Parts: sequence; structure tokens; C-alpha cells
Amino acid sequence: MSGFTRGFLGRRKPSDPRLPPGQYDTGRSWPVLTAEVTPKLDTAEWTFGIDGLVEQPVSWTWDEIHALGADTYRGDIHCVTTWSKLDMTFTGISVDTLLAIAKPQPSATHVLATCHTGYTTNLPLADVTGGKAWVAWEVDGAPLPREHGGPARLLVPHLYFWKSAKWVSGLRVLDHDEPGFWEERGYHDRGDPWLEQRYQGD
Ligand SMILES: Nc1nc2c(c(=O)[nH]1)N[C@H]1C(S)=C(S)[C@@H](COP(=O)(O)O)O[C@H]1N2
Ligand SMILES: [Mo]
Repeated sequence: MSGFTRGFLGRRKPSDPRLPPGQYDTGRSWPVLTAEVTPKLDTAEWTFGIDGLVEQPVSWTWDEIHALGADTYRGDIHCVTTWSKLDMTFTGISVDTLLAIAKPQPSATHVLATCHTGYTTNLPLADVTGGKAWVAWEVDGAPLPREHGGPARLLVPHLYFWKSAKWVSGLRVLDHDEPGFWEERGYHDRGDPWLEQRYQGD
């Protein structure tokens, strides 16, 4: 019996080390999760701004934000509903570049990401700095599809994907934590997938 058990376990496919606990690989499909009505945003009118506790409140147009350059993220994304999508390539601008212009004041500790639709999500400043967050407008070499947040979304891939606000309109820099849409509805304040921080209390 024990020999059978060993053989049986031996044939089990080892889990991909890129998958955080409780996550499965969604493969080629990319589920859409949207709480609000998908907006049609015209890039001619699109803006992204940083306000709150900054030395220099800024608002960029579509052309202005592209003129700042472009960075690439290659890696995985993890949704709290348990799917992960591996090996994605996003292009956009690093939040570091944007914050270097706006210059958070010394008292700044958190940001609230806002959207053209009203959705919000909160993040410690440390989770959007140091090469960990982008405003992304391309995925796998094509413009970000509208249902996935196009023309541009926040991308914070080291946290559960609800932190990656679609149709993002800006960051409000704060000296305190302010729960966003899902955080007010019982989801974890930070959402680290490797610690399975899915819900409040996890
Ligand atoms: N504006 C907005 N951003 C959002 C959401 C949303 O409902 N509205 N859902 C979040 C959640 S829960 C997830 S898992 C991802 C889903 O992104 P996708 O639809 O591109 O897969 O977007 C996040 N950003
Ligand atoms: Mo999600």
C-alpha cells in the first residue's frame, strides 16, 4: 500500500513555483473582473494626475505621459478569485518617474488610486515605489483592451490584481491609509498574494 501511495504521489504534476498559494494558472484566458460599467475613454481627453501631499501637483495628458518614456514589466499577475496569469508583458510608465516629478512631501505614507469611473484602491507609498508599480497602456505588444482598463490602468503585480486599478485617473498622496472600493467591502488592506492576504484578518 505504501509503495502504491509513493508511486501515485510521484506522478503528481509539481505546482509551478510562480503560483502563490491557492492560485491556479489560467493559461491563455484572461478573465475580466469589473465592478462598474466599462467606460469608453477618449485618449484626447484622458488625463492622469497626482495630487494631495506633494510639492508639485501634476496632471499629464495622454501625449505628455508618453513623452516621459516607457518601461516594461514582464511577469505574472494574481487575482484574489484564485486565477494567476503568467508571463505577461506590460508597457507603461513607472510610478517612480511620475512621483519624482510630483515629489511626495515627507509626511506622505499612502496613496489612493482613483479612476475615471469612481473605483478606488489604497496602497502604501512603499508598494508603488522602487520599481513595483506602473501606469500601463500596452499588454503583450498591443494597446490595453478597454475591458482590461484601456487606455491605461495601474499595474501593481506584486499585490492581488484588485490593486491594479483599471481606467486609472490618478494618485492622491496621503499621510494616512484610506480604504478603497474593495478594501471597504472586506478585502485585505494590502493584498500580498504570497501571504494569502485575501480578506480582512488574513
Ligand atoms: N476600475 C476598476 N479597476 C479594477 C476593478 C474594477 O472593478 N474597476 N477590478 C479589480 C479586480 S478585482 C481585478 S482582479 C482586476 C481585473 O482586471 P482584468 O479585468 O483586466 O482581469 O482589476 C482590478 N481593477
Ligand atoms: Mo479581483
